[in-house]
This record gives sequence, C-alpha cells and structure tokens, in this order.
Amino acid sequence: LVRRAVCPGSFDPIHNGHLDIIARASRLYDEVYVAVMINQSKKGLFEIEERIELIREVTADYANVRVEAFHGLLVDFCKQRDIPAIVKGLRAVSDFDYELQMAHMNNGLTGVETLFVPTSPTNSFLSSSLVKEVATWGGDVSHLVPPAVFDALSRRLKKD
Ligand code: COD
Repeated sequence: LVRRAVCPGSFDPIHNGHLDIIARASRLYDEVYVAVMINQSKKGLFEIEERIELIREVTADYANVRVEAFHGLLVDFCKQRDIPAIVKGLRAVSDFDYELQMAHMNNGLTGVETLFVPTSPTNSFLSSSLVKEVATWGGDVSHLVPPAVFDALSRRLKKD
C-alpha cells in the first residue's frame, strides 16, 4: 500500500511555512503531491509555471515530493491520483473556521480526509501576501523564504 497525501495551495510564492508543512508531510507519507491551484480570476505575482519551478527547486531534497498544477476541485485531483488525505498547516484560530468548513465540504464530496499540522511558532505569522507586501516595499524577507524564492522575488520586483 502506497500512502499518499496532498499539500494544496496557491504558493505565490512558496515560503518557509509551506515548506515546513511539506517537509513534515513527506516524513509521514510515501508520496506527497504539492498541488498548485490555478485561479484564472486572480493573477498572482508569479505564473503557475514559475511557482512550480520554485517549489521543485526548494523541495529537491525530498525524493517523495512531486509538484503539479490543478484547476477545479481539489477532491477531483485527489480522486484521479488515489490520494485519501489532504495535509494542511494551521497557523492560528483565524485559519480554523474556514479550514474546517473546507474539510467538511471535501469529506462530504468524496470522503477524503483532512489532517491539520500545527504550524511551527516561527512560521505562524507568515503568509505569501505579507511576504510580497514587505518585499515590494523593500523590507527584508530573506529569513521568511528559501534563498531561491528570495532571488526570484528580488528579480521580479526590480523588473516591475
Ligand atoms: N505555516 C504553515 N502552513 C501554512 C502557512 C504557514 N505560515 N501558510 C499557509 N500554510 C499552509 C496552509 O495549509 C494553507 O492552506 C496552505 O499552506 C496553502 O497556503 P496558500 O496561501 O498558498 O494557499 P490558499 O490558502 O490560497 O489555498 C487554498 C486552496 C487552494 C487549498 C483551496 O482554495 C482549494 O482547495 N481550492 C481548490 C478548489 C476547491 O476544491 N474548492 C472547494 C473547497 S471546499
């Protein structure tokens, strides 16, 4: 039996909080899919392909992690790949309401389970949108994202 799980998200871009959850999931499961949601109505800072490239680069040490884009329902992504578990990081109670709502909805749709991993304290204030905001105005985010992401952010924000 191959135990599979998925870590879904926008990852625009991936930061240390995401990476921590992916690393921990990779220790618990045989195969971990990182699923990057394609959201046509919300243009991100990075294109989907760039996000995927960055995630592949910073998870290269985890042999059982694979990265794919998806659109539509997460439960369909799971069904197509025989994935019974969604792994999510929980930062604070503020995440809880919405996460619980999604967990129940997803479970009701196909029976897929959601497992919550408590975010490590150093990452619990982190979000992609704050990283982008701070970086946009020249703040130092080098301790919040992997070096490859820091470089990509610096290049992108310089260009625009
Ligand atoms: N520390 C640890 N983990 C974190 C942190 C942090 N600081 N920040 C985020 N995370 C984890 C959380 O588990 C979070 O859910 C995940 O990383 C991704 O975070 P983001 O911000 O990149 O992604 P979101 O919140 O935009 O992702 C939302 C989903 C893509 C998971 C959700 O919208 C979804 O499943 N969409 C697919 C459509 C669907 O199925 N809809 C029905 C849902 S019921």
